[in-house]
Amino acid sequence: MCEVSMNIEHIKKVDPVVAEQIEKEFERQQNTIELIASENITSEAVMEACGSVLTNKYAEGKPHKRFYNGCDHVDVIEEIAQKRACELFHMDHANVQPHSGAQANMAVFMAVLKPGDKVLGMDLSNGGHLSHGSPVNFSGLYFDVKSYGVDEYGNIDYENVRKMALEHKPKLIICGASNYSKIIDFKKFREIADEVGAYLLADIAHIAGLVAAGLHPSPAGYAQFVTTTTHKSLRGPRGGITMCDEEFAQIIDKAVFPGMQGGPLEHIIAGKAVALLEASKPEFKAYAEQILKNAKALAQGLMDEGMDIVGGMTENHLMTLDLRKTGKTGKDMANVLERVGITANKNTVPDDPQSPFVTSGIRLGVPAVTTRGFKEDDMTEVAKIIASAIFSSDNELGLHNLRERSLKLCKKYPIYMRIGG
Ligand code: DSN
Repeated sequence: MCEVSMNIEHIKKVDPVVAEQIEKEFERQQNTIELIASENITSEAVMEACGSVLTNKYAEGKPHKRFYNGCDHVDVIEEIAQKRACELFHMDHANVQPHSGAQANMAVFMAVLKPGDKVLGMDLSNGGHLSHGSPVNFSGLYFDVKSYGVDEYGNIDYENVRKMALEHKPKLIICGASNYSKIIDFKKFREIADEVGAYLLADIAHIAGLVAAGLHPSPAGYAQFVTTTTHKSLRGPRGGITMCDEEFAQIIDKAVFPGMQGGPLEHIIAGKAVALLEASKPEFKAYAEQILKNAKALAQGLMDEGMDIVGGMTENHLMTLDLRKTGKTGKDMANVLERVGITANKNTVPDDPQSPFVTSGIRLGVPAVTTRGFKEDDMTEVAKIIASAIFSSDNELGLHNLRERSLKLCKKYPIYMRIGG
């Protein structure tokens, strides 16, 4: 990556405490192998947009229908972002204002459901998302949610989803996941939804970059609603987008504002616009292709080292290590990986004997390291480091040596060259 002008001189003068932590966080990212499947390293262009004067502007409402004056320029930017989202994902309408993926989903709930209505979504501990009906989230608190899971091989059992849909007659079915390593069959979900007269929401937050590059089937034409975050495999700024068929455009826009949000974050919307443009380029397709190659190389490397992966070989950007046979927990091993310079998160495996706070798994994803430039050979080395760390987690000298090996990889592929003035 090229040298960046991430100048934090003003922060250093005004608030040295925050400046110091930004610098330390930069060093952490620079010297760590980032395998959190939902993180990425966004471009300098996206960061400049997000740090621009657009943060000063209030723009409640929609382009050309604002509650504030002075919106000419943010109108242009927001319309460009909408248009790019529609083109990239082949959807009729896009609202680019949701501050996050959870809010992108909330907009759909608000648009088509009333409190107490029935929803069928994927269980959080089986790979779903909080906002797909978890009892501690608005989705589970205010709606009558039934959850489907995965079978012992980590696959969605579509026949079981169909049975549940026929039994519970949900008004909304949600597909899409935060931890699912197989291709999602959107057509099948639509058939099930049609059979029971439900709306279909496809939450493609994790796989958006792959969908944009045409490397994962698109939900367009199957789901009336498609939501995404912009900061995962899509590699944009932190935020969400809600897309829909034309007939739902008005109710989605009303749900976002005034339904659930106030002023949109126009600086982040500008970052989304830039990221959507980047994602439409051939270079991004090459990046997404490398994500798939790297994920396969990592999974193969781990299996070659004798580790279990839920569902075996991955079909997308992520996988879950199943630690059950090692007798170790996800919580402890994620901490051990952090000590050797690899960041990942603990995660439940199907039928996990441990609690969600302890878990028997670790989720691993490759979008961030692929952005840095890691290739298949590097992923094989990462797999060896991970396996050695887990199998010899109490060998202090061994862990120290593994940290040196991970640092060597980080030095080979620097992220932004420098920070500061
Ligand atoms: N928390 C995100 C993830 O890590 O997948 C989902 O929003």
